[in-house]
Amino acid sequence: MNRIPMERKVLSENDRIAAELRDTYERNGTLCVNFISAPGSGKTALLERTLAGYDPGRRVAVLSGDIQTDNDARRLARYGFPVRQIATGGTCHLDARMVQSALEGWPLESLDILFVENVGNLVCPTSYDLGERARVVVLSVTEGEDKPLKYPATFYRADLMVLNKIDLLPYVPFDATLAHENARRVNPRIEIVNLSCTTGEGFHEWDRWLEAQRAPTVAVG
Ligand SMILES: Nc1nc2c(ncn2[C@@H]2O[C@H](COP(=O)(O)OP(=O)(O)OP(=O)(O)O)[C@@H](O)[C@H]2O)c(=O)[nH]1
Ligand SMILES: [Mg+2]
Repeated sequence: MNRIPMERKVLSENDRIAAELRDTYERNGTLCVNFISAPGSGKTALLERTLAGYDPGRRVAVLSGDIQTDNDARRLARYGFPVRQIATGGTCHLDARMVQSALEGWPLESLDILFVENVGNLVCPTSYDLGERARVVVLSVTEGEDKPLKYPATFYRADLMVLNKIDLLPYVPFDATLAHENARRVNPRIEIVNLSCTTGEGFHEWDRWLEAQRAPTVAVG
């Protein structure tokens, strides 16, 4: 049995829709950021604290993906920005079609940033381009510093690794320097921000990184 051709077909269809989404985002000047992590690393917590720091007029919105429940969308909606939940009903990742459907009727031209929280999973979401400009992988200090080596594709394809829950470092045996080294071994280009969604430490650096993604690309030469 050979499953590869079918998988290729699904992925190429996904790539086609992702390219349409990317065009739409670029046309509207919307920065789309795709968040990937294992369940519970703190994707929603990172978004909650990020939204909490924004002025009410800020042009941001969130799509939140989970297999079941709208818990995350309800958590995020408390900050007053548009939020929609994508319940995949069993699928372990978001795909571009799910995002495209969830965006129906949403005026993207009025959005500067669209955050997409993927389904908690360090494997499946990796292969699915959602048309995002930036991809963030969240690793928390309770997961072990070897995860970049065990799930290299996810870290290889990320632009930024957020090392979350650093408030717990005094209580768990976790070597942050080694986690950084492991991430850079699989992806020498990866940027890294250490932070705590509980204390807010590291959020200036996170905000700076996010703002830098919004900046228009400057042509050299
Ligand atoms: N101590 C500590 N706990 C945190 C931090 N960030 C998140 N948590 C806790 O970790 C748990 C999971 O956080 P979530 O934000 O729900 O994680 P998630 O990645 O969105 O989880 P899924 O959407 O289920 O994949 C919650 O109990 C959070 O309060 C942090 O910086 N420090
Ligand atoms: Mg979540």
